[in-house]
Amino acid sequence: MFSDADMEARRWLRDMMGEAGLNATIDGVGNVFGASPNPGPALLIGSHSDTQPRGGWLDGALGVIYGLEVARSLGENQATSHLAIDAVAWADEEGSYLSCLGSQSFCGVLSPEEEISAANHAGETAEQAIARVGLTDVERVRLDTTRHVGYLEAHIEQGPKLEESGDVIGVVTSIVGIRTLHITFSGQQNHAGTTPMDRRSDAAVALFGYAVTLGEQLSELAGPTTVWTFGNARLDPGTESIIAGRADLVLQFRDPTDDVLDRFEQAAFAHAEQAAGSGPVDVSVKRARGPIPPTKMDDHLQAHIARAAEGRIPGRWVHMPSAAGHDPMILSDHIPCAMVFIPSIDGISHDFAENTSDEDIVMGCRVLADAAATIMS
Ligand code: HGY
Ligand code: MN
Ligand code: MN
Repeated sequence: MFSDADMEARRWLRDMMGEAGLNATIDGVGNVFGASPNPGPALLIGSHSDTQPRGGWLDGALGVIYGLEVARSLGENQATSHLAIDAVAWADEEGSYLSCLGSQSFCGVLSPEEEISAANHAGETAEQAIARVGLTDVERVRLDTTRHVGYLEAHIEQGPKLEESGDVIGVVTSIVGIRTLHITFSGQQNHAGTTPMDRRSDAAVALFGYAVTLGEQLSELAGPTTVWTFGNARLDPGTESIIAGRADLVLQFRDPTDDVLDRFEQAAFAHAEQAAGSGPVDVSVKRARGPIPPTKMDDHLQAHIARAAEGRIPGRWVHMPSAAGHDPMILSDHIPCAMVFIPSIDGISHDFAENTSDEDIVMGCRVLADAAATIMS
């Protein structure tokens, strides 16, 4: 997000939206909007155009191009050219700086303090990045509920379910809740050769022990679809001839229900207290970012997607939850949202190998366009 390539892609998209007859703009947080010249009510369609480090070519970008294509094709079709379809590419859904930065700004829920404090791995804050790319004084586009009656997002499933069931379309019922904790281990830096083993306060050993033991506990507490991931493990200073004085670890966990997420969070805090009390290293836990609650998709919009899917590929579509996070986690508090999934080959995502067959990509766009047309008719 906010790299030279990212901003060049946003400018290209803005120009493509303009060529499709939309009033296109990049707003002050990097969102790219293409507004139909038709008066509202309007349906907003899109996704995010930022990606993960070593991310795949479809995560986010698929839904952005679908939004452009649906706006363009319905605009060219005599029967639907009166409909208002707006297209959008959100900024920083992946959280290089702040998860769902762009959709939070659009919904007016982004706090100035977060913009000043949220930083990428290089330590640049969102505010500094926005200034670096010249957007500080650019107006931000805000949700206008007198215009937008709903939001649709198409996305690759990023998992194996559709491919395994032989379905082509997923009608998303809900998005998992996501919580992220930052665990800090504070020990004593010292010489790796001269410090006897029984005199050490080794933050690295504390980190590895915490992760293994907590991982075993979480397996007992998990629900049928709970997932958890340890990431961003850092040892300071991290060389083998110095005992680590400090270590940091991030734990992210996801589940469709808050009570499992609560159980996991309590276990992480309790185990930190137990580890600190029984060993030479201090262990503290804090929320790395605000919890994202499980999010239900709009039933009415889901029904239009299901009907469109049944019309295009009878019987080869399914209602399913999303195990990945998406911008509707933010937007659905403000306007009705729904999502369409298409299969991921081998269930791979957040990797260069991410891919989907051409026919599934085309079918996904057709189903989305059909649903948009019936929603707005
Ligand atoms: O991590 C996610 O679920 C999303 O791809 N940002
Ligand atoms: Mn992603
Ligand atoms: Mn995504």
